[in-house]
Amino acid sequence: DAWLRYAALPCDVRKAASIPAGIVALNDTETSPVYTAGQELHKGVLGILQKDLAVTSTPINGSSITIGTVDAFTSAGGALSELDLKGDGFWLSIKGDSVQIVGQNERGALYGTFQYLSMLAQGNFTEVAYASNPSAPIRWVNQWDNMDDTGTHGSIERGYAGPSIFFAEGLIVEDLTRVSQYARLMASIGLNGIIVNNVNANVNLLNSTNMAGLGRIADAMRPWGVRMGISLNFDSPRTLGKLTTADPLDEGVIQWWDEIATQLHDHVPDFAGVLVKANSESQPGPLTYNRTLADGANLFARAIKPHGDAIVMFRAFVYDNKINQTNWKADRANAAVDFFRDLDGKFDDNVVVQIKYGPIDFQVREPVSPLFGHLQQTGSVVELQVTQEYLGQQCHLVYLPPLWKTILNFDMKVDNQPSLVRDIVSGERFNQKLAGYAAVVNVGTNTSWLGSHLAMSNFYAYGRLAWEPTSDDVAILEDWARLTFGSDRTIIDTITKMSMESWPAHENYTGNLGIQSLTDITGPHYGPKPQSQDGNGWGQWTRADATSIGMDRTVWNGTGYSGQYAPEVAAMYEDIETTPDDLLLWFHHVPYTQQLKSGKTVIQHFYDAHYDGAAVAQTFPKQWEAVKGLIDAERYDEVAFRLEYQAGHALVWRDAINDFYFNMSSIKDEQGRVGNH
Ligand code: GCW
Repeated sequence: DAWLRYAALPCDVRKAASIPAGIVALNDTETSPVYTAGQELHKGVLGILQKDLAVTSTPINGSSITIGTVDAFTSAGGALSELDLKGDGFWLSIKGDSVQIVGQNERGALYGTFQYLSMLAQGNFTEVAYASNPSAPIRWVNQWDNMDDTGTHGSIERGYAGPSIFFAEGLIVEDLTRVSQYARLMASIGLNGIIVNNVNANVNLLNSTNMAGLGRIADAMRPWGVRMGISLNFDSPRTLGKLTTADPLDEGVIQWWDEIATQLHDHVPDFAGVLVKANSESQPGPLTYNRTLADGANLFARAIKPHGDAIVMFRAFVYDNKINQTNWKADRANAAVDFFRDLDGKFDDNVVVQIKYGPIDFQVREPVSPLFGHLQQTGSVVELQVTQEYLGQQCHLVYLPPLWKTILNFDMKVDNQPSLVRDIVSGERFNQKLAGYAAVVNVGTNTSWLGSHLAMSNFYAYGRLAWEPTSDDVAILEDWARLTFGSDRTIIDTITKMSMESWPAHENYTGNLGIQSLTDITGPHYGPKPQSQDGNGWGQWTRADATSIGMDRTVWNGTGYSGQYAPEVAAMYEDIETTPDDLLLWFHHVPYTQQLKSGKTVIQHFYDAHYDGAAVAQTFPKQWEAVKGLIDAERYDEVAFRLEYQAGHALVWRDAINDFYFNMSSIKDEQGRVGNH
């Protein structure tokens, strides 16, 4: 149940609630989100307030909780004034024992219901009357689940919580209970869409058995207002359809995709859309056929167009993974803008471009992808990662909202106008109808969903931030902790303190000053391996040698990357004096003895930061002890085990990185700690 446990409030707290006499859900069709909302409310009130309320669809005058759409309220005779609702928004009014939850649509009514339940579960009985609207229309999750035709059961790429809840042995699983529970979690934080299979897509998802299976998945998620879409493999017409080409302008290929779209629509009438990874990491795509990426995206856009409002999410993660490091100007970070800059305006209106938050790949710190400033006639979606691929893979506590906020709050200053990323992905800044959020979540069959109890705060916060990106990250965390573990102040304070310390600490012991996550980049992306960064075609380079370190991404002397930003931002990064320390080595190649704004040298900062970060992780097991006895032993022990592990692994990180750079630079640690063990 994650944060939807609906644990009973203590008796004295419960007493303060004025409990309505019944629940009215203004839709009695069992698959409708309003019906779901009624059932969920029944369950929640029973758990939290220990009251068994009857649910009906007939309006009651007086004491009740009534849930419905604006239209349903109006036809039931409810007098609604201007509610100021946007798509998926809701109006929540709590006045004594009369509660009204009015959705702009069915989904909105369900979101309002979850908001009301969240208040109840936290013992918050405040009277309110307000409208709440999501910041952006697209609020999706991506699962990187594999079909696994043979062998292992539905593995998940970069998934750390067991096998897939969707797939096993090349098929869609029979029992979709977990799938509907997942949709419930998504709905409770306002998420409205999901891509169920890996972007490295298996063509067999499109065979007739699996098409029917997709229909079953969509059926399981629909009552929760979650629409389903899939990742497509660009080469499918060749590999599955046995055509001789996958050229997006070829008539046979166009027809083939039209036929697939029709079948998808037959099985899933409210199909959400397709996610496409093409010409990335040596995979085929339109460029293989000398067509543009826009030609590729529009191929799918036109195939799905006749069947409703489905969309194409075309990934901007297009790059060559065989670049040559001997070329000083080669730079993977340049790829997205290089590929997409001239395509703005060339995409059909049901295409959005999905952009990873930074130009490389979910690193512990990256500057914002400059592509957000270039697409003005095409909607942008920011791609975040809940699954902690480069950030300790859920074995380390790393609360991610502070990182996400550095991205969402960044001002791209396009055309000298305020251009916060969050306003670009809301669609506001460039006036786009379609825009928003996607996060790679990768839940698995593990009962904790993500394999770690504390990692769930990231999933919860993702939904909350996609709904309202200005929400305070500590307030979100406190809500999550109360809902997950109960409202004891010690629990809330302990979790908040550790979580808020966790990302800075992780940055300190894994890769600071913008050098990136110094992990094993050609392998599992886990544990320290700074030597793996350089000397390969992946382009996550540090260019570290005996005297100097960092990527020169300036225009005057480097790869030219800084010039991809609007002039004011470009000027800041171009000049070493105005580049913030935390991105220094991202933008500049400097001697280890270069002085930072703090007065320290780069190498001394490395040594100190690794000691500081690891020292913080050392405190986590001790901090956690404060909640012993306040939460159940099972979850206490599981978290304790991981924190203990993290404390140890942080030492491994510290010493591996510090020794590596000491050996490389031969510069002694002023405090005599490095090189002595
Ligand atoms: O960083 C890489 C990951 C791959 C992933 C790829 C992508 C799904 O290591 O596992 O593939 O990014 O985002 O497409």
